[in-house]
Amino acid sequence: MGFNIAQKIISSHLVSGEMVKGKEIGLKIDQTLTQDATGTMAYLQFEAMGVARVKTERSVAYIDHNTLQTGFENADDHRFIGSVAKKHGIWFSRPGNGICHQVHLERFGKPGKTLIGSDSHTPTAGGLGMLAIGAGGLDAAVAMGGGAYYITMPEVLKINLSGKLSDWVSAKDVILYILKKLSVKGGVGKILEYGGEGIKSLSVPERATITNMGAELGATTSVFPADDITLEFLKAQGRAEDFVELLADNDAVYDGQLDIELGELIPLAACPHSPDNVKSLSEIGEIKIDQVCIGSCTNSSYRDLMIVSKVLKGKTVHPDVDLSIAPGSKQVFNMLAANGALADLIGAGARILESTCGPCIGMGQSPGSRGVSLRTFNRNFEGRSGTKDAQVYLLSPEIAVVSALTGKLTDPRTLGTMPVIEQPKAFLHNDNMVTSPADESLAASLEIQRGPNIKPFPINSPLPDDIKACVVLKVGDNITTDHIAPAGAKVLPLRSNIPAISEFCFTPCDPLFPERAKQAKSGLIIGGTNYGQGSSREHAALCPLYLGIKAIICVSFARIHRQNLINNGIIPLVFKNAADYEKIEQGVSLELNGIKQAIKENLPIFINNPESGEKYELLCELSERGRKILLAGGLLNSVKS
Ligand code: MIC
Ligand code: SF4
Repeated sequence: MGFNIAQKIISSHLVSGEMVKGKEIGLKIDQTLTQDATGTMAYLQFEAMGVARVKTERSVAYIDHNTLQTGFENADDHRFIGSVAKKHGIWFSRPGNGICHQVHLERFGKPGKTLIGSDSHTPTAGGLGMLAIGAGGLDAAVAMGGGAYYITMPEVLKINLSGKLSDWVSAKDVILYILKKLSVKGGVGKILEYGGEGIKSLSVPERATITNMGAELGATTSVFPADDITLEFLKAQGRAEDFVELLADNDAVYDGQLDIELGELIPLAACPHSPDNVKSLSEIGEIKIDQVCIGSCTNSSYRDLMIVSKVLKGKTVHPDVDLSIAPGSKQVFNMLAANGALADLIGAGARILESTCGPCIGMGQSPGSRGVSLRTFNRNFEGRSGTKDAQVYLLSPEIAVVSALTGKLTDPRTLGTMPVIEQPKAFLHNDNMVTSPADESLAASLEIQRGPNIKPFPINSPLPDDIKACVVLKVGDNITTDHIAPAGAKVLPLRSNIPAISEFCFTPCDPLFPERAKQAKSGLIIGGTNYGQGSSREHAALCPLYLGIKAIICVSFARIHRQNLINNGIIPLVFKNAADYEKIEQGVSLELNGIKQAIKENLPIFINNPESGEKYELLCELSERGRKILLAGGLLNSVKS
């Protein structure tokens, strides 16, 4: 029996466990990436581990999220990360060099290798044939220190593409179609592996748009083969030597298959407020729009922005629309400048932003009240844009640009023949904004530069025998990390300061939560299904920890967030009977007696309500390793002991 691509990469990196679905496996990690919003914590944790130099083949620290410098905080964090990188053997991609996933795809990713990134869209590099997984900062820190990364062996779902996309339908429509079919929970516990004749017509950046948004399916990761198309891309990046062919065996076996005829797809959009709320443009109608934002790690490649510039050339953005464009990387930006496309964008009235995440993470361009914003991004959770009542639609650059001209949601197929954008034979590559680490002999003498906003992070204590705690919050299904630890220009500068950022914890759901949790001292949170979906931000565990949360009890968890909870010693519990969710009210006091022993010996777990006498059975599925981490009060304690 042959191997699929996922199994090939996993088997060549397996350091513990067996490739049996549902069992824990440990993987050797070749590369890591961090970005600045999760990076400061990750590097503080790396420092706490006491490892002098990273043990990976390549680790890169990107500055791309917190680049709006309205005070000293972000700039201080950049300096801190730069100094850690220099000392500890990490390449440092300076602000202005681009969004981590776009730059990593262009300059550093390698087929057949493993990559852990402290950002949930790390699977973007799957477009190159890497096994690239998003994780919390602490997991990234451990990987930098040479530790394995542990996952539950996922199912591998084959996405079999046939045919060819029609004019004005693009990679974004492929992934939106899959989101519509599978939902934001549909990828949980799965790797999506792409194959079939249809992939031959998709360039690496187009493939990367698709693997990028696999994160929105909750998938462990997504991967394309490394084939002739991959080689062409790497050659054009001046990196042909990084190519290895990686194809699924003819007799490879999959756990399921989804067939998609590319020619049958039409332009789609994800409606407010979820990436899987996908509809066709005719279903939505020609709604009037206020804003268009083009960019993000999903859709800001050379190909995407060239289409946009061709459509805008010689035209003017609709008077009621505000159009902003952020090229994904310095490479893309530079090429648009060199070939004149940038002049077409500027000439049409686009507001050109620097090569960063920008509006995608609420760092500027928040829409006006009730504003309708069309974005080529990957997340449209309520409030993420910085405007609570904004209506954000996720869609392709093709739909975005034509709508920016008409002032209403418009089907790009009305534009006639689509311009052909050839992939350049040679991309303009110049890594002058990537600082290499200091020589090992000099490293010890280098000082780390710490600003006053960098505060110590909370570390849990070992699991107690019994927990008495109050249900300080009850929330519903699909709670995102943007609810738990919101982003945006006001909050992001506090990412290195857990006491300060904790004041925003859960405030999109309940502004009084931080105060109530602090008063209770020992708290529980009750949630529905897919609790913690979205980002990899560890702050969604660190802030609750700081506020005294001992356990989260819900119907189901999203993968990265659950791991972040375990890594910080917060117990992730699920209801044995989902119906018990209804029975627990906010405000009641509950008891988890003998919890330490139950976790240690894998015994049934019950939570009691001493007042009513009711009790509910809970589950906490853990590997041997997970058990140790939780008992120790988190990964750092466990690594130290
Ligand atoms: C996001 O898209 O939500 C982010 C910001 O990139 C996060 C990371 C973070 O919160 O810093 C992610 O996707 O993991
Ligand atoms: Fe940045 Fe947005 Fe991509 Fe997150 S999803 S890495 S915020 S561009």
